Amino acid sequence: MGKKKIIVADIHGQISIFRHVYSYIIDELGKDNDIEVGFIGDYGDRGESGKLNKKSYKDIGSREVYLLLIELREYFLKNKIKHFFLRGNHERELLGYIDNKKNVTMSYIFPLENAYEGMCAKPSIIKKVKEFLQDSKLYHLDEEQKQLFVHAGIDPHMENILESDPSYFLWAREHFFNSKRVFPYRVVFGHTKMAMPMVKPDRIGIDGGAYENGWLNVLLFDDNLAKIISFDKNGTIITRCEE
Ligand SMILES: [Mn+2]
Repeated sequence: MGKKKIIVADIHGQISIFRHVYSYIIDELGKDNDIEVGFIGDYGDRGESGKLNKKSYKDIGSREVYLLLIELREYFLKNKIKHFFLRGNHERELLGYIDNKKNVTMSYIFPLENAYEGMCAKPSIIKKVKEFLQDSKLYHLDEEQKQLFVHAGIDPHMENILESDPSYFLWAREHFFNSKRVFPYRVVFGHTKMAMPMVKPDRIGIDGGAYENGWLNVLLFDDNLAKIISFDKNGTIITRCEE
C-alpha cells in the first residue's frame, strides 16, 4: 500500500461543501489512520453567507470554516494524524487585519471586515482563529515522495525553490506555473482558479474556484499517483482526473 494523502484546495468560506469534505476525511481516517491530510490555504473570505463585494453582510461561512478547521486540527493532534495547514494570502491579510486593521492590502479590506464581523468580533473566536493562523506555514515538503505543497507557487528563478521569497508562496501566478523549468519536486498549489486542474509531472494546480462554481477540489495521492475529486454542497462527489 502506498503513502496516502488527502489535500484540500482553497475553501473560501464554503461551509456547506466543506462539511462534506470534513466527513469524508474522518471516514477515510477511520479506515486507514496512516493518511496525511493537508490544507493549502485561503480558508476564509468570499464565504457562502453573502454576496461578493457587498459591504453589509457578515461572512458567517468563513467563521464556520475556521472553527471546523480548528476542530479538525485538534482531532489530528489527539489521534496522531499527520497533517499540515498552509497559510494563503487571505490568511496573511486576516492576520494583519486582526493585529492592526490598517495593515492590509486595500482590496482586501471589505472581505476582511466581513470575515471579522462574521466572527461576531468575539474576542474568544478571534483569539482561536489568530492562533490557528499563526501556526500555519508557507510550505510543506515531502522529501521522500518529492512533493512540495504551497498556497500559490514558488520563485522559478531560485536555484533552491524552497528559498523563494514568502511573496511567491502567497501570491505567485503564471510566472510560476507556466515556467518552462522542470521543478525538482512535484509542486502542488492552489490560489489560481482553473476550470480543470493542471496535472503535470512537476506541478499540480487544484483550485477550482469553489466560491464561484460550488465545487471544492480534493487531491488524493497514493504515492505519486494523483486523483482529483470534487464535492458540491449536496455531498455529490465527481472525479475530475486520475493520473
Ligand atoms: Mn490565494
